[in-house]
Amino acid sequence: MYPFKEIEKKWQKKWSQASIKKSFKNSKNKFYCLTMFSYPSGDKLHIGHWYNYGPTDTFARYKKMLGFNVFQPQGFDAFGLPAENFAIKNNVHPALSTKKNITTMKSQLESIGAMFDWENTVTTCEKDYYKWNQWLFLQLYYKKLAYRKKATVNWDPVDQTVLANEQVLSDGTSERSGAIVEQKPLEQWFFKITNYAEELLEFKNIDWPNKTVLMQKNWIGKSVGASIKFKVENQSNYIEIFTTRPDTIYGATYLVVSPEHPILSEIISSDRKDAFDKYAYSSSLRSDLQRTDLNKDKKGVFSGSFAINPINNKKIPIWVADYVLMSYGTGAVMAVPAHDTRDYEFAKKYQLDINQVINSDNADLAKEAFTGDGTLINSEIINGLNVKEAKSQIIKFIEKKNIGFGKTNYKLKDWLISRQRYWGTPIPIVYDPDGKAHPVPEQYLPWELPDDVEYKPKGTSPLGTSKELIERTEKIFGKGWRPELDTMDTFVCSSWYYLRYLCSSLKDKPFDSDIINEWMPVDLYIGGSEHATMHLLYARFITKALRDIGELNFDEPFKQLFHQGIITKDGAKMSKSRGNTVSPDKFINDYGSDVFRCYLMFMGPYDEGGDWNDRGITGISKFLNRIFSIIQKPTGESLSKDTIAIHKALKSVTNDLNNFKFNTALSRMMEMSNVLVSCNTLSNKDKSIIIRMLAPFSPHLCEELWSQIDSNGFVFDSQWPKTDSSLIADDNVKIGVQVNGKVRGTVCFSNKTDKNEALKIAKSNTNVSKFIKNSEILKEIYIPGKIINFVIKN
Ligand code: ANZ
Repeated sequence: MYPFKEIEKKWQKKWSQASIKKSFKNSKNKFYCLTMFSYPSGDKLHIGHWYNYGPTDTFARYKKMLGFNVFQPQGFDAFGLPAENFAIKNNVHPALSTKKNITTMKSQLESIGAMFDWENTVTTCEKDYYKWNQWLFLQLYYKKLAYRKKATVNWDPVDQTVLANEQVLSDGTSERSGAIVEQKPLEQWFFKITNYAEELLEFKNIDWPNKTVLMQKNWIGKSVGASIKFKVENQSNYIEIFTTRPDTIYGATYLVVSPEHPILSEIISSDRKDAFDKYAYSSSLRSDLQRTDLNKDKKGVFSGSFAINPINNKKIPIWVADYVLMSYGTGAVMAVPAHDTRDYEFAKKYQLDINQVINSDNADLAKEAFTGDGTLINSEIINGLNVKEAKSQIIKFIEKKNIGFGKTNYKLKDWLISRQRYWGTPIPIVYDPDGKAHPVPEQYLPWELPDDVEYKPKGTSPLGTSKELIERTEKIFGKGWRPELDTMDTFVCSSWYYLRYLCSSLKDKPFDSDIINEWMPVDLYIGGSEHATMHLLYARFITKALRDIGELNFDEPFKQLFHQGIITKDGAKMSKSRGNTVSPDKFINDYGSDVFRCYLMFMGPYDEGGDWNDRGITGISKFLNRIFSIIQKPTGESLSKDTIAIHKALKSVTNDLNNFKFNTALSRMMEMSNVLVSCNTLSNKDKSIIIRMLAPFSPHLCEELWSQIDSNGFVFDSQWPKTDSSLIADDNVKIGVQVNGKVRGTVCFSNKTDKNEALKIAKSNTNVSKFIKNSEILKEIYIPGKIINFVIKN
């Protein structure tokens, strides 16, 4: 076995001493290669982390050898629940445990042997980072993109904090703690991401996986429709509804309002009050996702009041049901059971009228709602039109009559950033004695996270227990002033960390606009697909907001996005909470970092991941050892078959690397090693190609081998080798040679070979020459790629 321990240590040291990683000052030909930074949550790095960082570094090294100035930073997403929960569980202050975890993780990250630029790093829980996180908050606040309002929030009773909608699973439980999420009204801070809804739907200039683009589009959820006012019978009140199907207005047989709708206090009749209260309470226990789940039974109560359909003045009942959400549209809908699935179920259950207004051969209203396209019927002014025409006619009509207007709605909600937790960036806001919010002026940043806090969650913000924070606030702002007690969602930290990497030592600014405008966007971002809607959407929003604030001049943070697959263990996702993580350390100890990295890459396509087992790792170890011994062979002449095998592999490996197909690239190199293993001597030129081709995959070993052959500097400062295409069989064509129309032999040569050369090769073929050597050749025909024919005199 090659002496991997010695080799790996040696080259990690040499790389860090040399400036091999520090090319980033020069933005010419830049390649900003970023992986999602990790949480220092206690346990060590597991295979999942390695799977993100190892292959990405292989790609980064390949880019470097192609001549790019590669910047590959690494840092720690150090605030947040995982770190805080670890600290609570182990009864240590999160600052201490986080620091310790970072030290461990850093040494583990070193063992990957990646080109991480540790001089430009980010640790989000440090003051020099969160100061700028607060600065970001203030910029958004001044631009009215940060605001406070009372909102019903998802409350996790186990973790004792607010959760974003994205953190609540479809069964209504918390993604993190598994607790049943409750709804609770609280004053909260929000970022106005909805201002950017339309622009966030644009993905034209970025190269992202289709699935992620689709998930973001669905998350933003644009709906084009209309808002229409229905008068409450015998009242001056109106109920405004939002619909995407104004064409079906003649089919509206009842209205449904959400149980939280403010109009209810005026329209619930006294005989219905008890039933309504009971119903409202039961729905307050259900999450939005449960309420709108198509598979769930839809329940509701009649309000006792009626509304007037403004299009035909028909009287229709007003119902209350929680499948209508207060937080979407106007919190009220016109129900068209004939053409909406949920309304259909509801109408069937409560025996409400079902009036068909769209005609189609496919409609079978005895069975189900018909939601497709067709021709309008039973609809007076729009009869005979198709759905599209009818929609625009109705919108024109309601706008003229002043009973409604065309409207676009988005599902996207503003980003709730308040967290009732300790381990986060304090929100830089103070309240005057009247309770009015004021920003903490920039001169007081960092607005420090106090130390004297009971950080274990008790349902209220832990910062409330800090005497120091209250004293600090009163001292600066005056008696009776109070600090904001919530901290920021950690997704705020990760929404702009890629900017700070480029300027991490700047003291007086978060970043230097000139530098980031040169280096951004990130050229390649690699990380898990679970971040499709939160982190990746927030980062896009913050980039756009900072652009509009005038801090930067680009629109998107990440040009190309790639999601590595998931490494599972016995079919389940490897995660700390499941307790099925596998530590890489043992394998690194037994086989070396390079073998481990190659093995991960060999497991399957990079975007698919795979189920972890260590059965194949010895195969990879054998392969690298074989390469080691091939390079030890005496330097001399190479046989052409060996050189051809090398160039064949090189062509595939280059192509595979361009497409993140690390597994097939390794297979090609294994095939090559099977050919080379029996050679006696190998030219220095060929050895150099083998080493450079394998270097991104197995960096330590190849750096060592590079130093053994006649070479200069680091292998990663050398150029990616060029394929000699004339040597590659794929470019060679096999063609038949006929003599007087009969095939007498086959020859093989490059399809670039000219006619004279081709005929010469054909004539020298032993089978062919037998037939022509004693005859006069009357005609020589050469159809490139197809045939050679000699016509001879018999
Ligand atoms: C009448 C109608 C007829 C509807 C029809 C659909 C089909 P998206 O695409 O999701 O925006 N809706 C409106 N506000 C709602 C709320 N707060 N909670 C639950 N449902 C709500 O869908 C918009 C449609 O969802 C609207 O169009 C409305 O039902 C319902 F044949 O209005 B529709």
